[in-house]
Amino acid sequence: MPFRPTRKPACPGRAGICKLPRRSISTEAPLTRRALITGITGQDGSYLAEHLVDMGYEVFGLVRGQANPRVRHLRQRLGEVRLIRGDLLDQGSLIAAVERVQPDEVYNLAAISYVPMSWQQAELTGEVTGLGVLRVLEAIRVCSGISASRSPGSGQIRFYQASTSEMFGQVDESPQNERTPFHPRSPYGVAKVYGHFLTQNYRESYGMYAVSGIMFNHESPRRGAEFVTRKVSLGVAQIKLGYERQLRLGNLTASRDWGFAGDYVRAMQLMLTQDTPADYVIGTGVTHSVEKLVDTAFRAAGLEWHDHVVTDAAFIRPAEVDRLCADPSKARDELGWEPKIGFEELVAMMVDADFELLSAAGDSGAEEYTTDSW
Ligand code: GDR
Repeated sequence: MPFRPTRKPACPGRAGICKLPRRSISTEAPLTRRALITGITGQDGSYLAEHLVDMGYEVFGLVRGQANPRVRHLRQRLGEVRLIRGDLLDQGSLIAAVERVQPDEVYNLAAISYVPMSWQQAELTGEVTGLGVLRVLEAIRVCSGISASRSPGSGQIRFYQASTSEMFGQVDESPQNERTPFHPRSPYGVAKVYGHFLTQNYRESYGMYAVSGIMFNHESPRRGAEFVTRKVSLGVAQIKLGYERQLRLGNLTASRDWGFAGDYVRAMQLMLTQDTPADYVIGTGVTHSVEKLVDTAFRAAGLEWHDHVVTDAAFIRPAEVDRLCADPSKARDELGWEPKIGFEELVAMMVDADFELLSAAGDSGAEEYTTDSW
């Protein structure tokens, strides 16, 4: 009898981590699809987990063993997700996780993803964001018994890698598509290029179903406070409520193609349902400057940004990505994917959410979201 976890696993366990029973590897296909997500406590992980649960998947999330406050938030949101310990820095833990979960699909969303931090901790970024991809792919390869002389079978584990528009970096052509050359501008972008090419290489070397989504910036009320969209929506809410008078930002001229994270996780799942594995650019095809973002957010709250925004050199990066804009036509044509939420709606959603959040949390609650220079 193959092991089948029950669908009601709200298991309290130590530090909120579920203990999964061991099961033997079975060739029998489980009734429901089973997904393992690394980075499940992040913005994308939480939206993807919700989406997959809604689609009837059994969802497992990899979390590091330390007490992580974000695990509690995830638990509150999604009691159905089962958590398993593991770390992208630890090959053995990844092999054990894949062996125990026996997933049909693995989504590698875990990374050090804050670009400025990658200059401060370049080696760690390379280890987690770059070599972490190698370790996840190796865990899948080893657990599936794949080697140079042994190809994967038809029921093989499908792998999704979270690639990024930061790989394009300094671009010579716009918009960017799947054939646009890479010129990364940060240790983070360089590490992501490594993970991207490695995913392609495992596909070509071993015939593995391994794909990358080249995702442009995607945001939501769950975005970390250090990223510019959320920093702005929180700043606007703080100013509107009278907790702050100023918002300190870096480069206002950079442009990004910003979409809604909830739309982007749909593309991740769709990419693993195709007959032939392939990489896809995911974005809206519309770009705006940081200044436009700021203007839109302040206007949404009835404020004038010039009265409050101060440029601070502490937030200027050693090397900037000036302008990114996606050409998502391949995803539209082959996956039938399109974003549902546009820029103005996204910004208004984030400002409203933070206004509500900080209204409830009060002055002291607002301090929790204050970001220092990097
Ligand atoms: P990015 O996102 O670097 O594009 O990477 P971020 O929101 O950090 O920056 C976007 C642009 O805004 C400018 N900027 C500021 N950025 C931050 N964080 N804080 C500021 O005060 C500020 N002022 C101006 C930046 O210079 C930049 O040009 C995000 C991450 O999620 C990556 O992990 C992901 O791969 C890409 O998006 C797609």
